[in-house]
Amino acid sequence: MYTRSKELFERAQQSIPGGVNSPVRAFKSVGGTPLFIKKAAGPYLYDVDGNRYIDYIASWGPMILGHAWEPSVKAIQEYAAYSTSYGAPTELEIEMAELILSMVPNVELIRMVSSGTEACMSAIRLARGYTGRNKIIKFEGHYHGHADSFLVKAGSGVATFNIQTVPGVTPGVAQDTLTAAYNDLEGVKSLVAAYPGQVAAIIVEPVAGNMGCILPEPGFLEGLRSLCDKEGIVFILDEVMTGFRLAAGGAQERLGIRADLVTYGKVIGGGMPVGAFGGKKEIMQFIAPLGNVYQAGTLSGNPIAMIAGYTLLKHLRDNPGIYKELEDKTVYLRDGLEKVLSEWGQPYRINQLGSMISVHFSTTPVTDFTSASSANNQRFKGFFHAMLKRGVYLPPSAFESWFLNNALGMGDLDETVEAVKNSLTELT
Ligand code: HOZ
Repeated sequence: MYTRSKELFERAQQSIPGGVNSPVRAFKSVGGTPLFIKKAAGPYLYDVDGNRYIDYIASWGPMILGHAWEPSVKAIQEYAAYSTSYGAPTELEIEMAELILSMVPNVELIRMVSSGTEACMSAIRLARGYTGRNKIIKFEGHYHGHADSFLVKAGSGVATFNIQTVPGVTPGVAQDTLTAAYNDLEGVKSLVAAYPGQVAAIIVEPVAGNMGCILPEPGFLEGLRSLCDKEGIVFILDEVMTGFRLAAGGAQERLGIRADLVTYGKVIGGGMPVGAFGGKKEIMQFIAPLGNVYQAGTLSGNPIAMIAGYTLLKHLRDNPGIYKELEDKTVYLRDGLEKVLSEWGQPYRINQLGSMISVHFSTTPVTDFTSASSANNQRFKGFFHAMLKRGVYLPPSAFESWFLNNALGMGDLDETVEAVKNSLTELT
């Protein structure tokens, strides 16, 4: 079933560390051979052995309308003929910036970068430059890319591989990253009180997606907002996963919360390598060349990435009904999962908001990293492979959210629920 993938994995390990270019892909925590993908279309991935999978990764979020969405593909083809990079300004960058400003009202200025990592890294540098303070607060199990400052109690692959301390991150850098438990407002208040006048920024995934999907409890984000206002701290929402996914205006619109700075990732490029950070003009004007907080990149605002993303985002803005369709599909899936999991009779928790959802094999509600970690993640391994065998491609870790795309049909969702039902019979 995976013959060609196995061959390619063997070969890849001779030239690429661990055979992959991003650790979570290696299937190391679930075991087995990573699938090598040949192509994707709509809601399906096709591997090199000719197997078809219903895809719940969606390139970790951006494929909101499914893979190879024709208008973006055509736009990429057209623009590629004009050259793939200039390292000079284009009108397209202005159109992209104006489009985002029209979708996210509290973004007054926006800077394009090439990844979510870069966006978050730049946002905290900016917050530090703006406030003249050094420390940041992040949350346990949250992942803001792999910049040094964020690799402290991080989620995603760091949690998946249970890496307690990342070698190469110097103690000097790590000491400026303070961590708190997600949904523990009092803990954050105590931390701020312990470091008076020293915290430049609080950065948070509004809906956590790097320890499975975990929702903010009522009042948590609002409490962080008030705390930041009171203490002169820059409030940063990492919308790399939630941006343009939970609503046209992202989690900010969906949850009615306003950040000072927002970070975005691959969704801005419709899956091309892009990120962006933006927000209040008062803060953003500290960025070079307006100010001295330096940040730059030859590929920032790359024309191919811009046209791919612009085509997608404009479609989302002009067709807001897509968000209801996506949510209806996700609720349909959640209801189906509830049914078969409750019949199974073993502990589980489903967390869902909009088109983000995940299952933890947990006896208690999953509200933070501690509860996500104490779920039966051994059981997830078996579940993952049983689903894969049945043609459903889930993220290869319990510490990742699942993402739905709007190309999924009800038949695909029914097939997924049936696969869950049958997979559960195999679990120990
Ligand atoms: N942390 C990313 C999304 N949760 C996974 C992507 C990756 O690391 O390859």
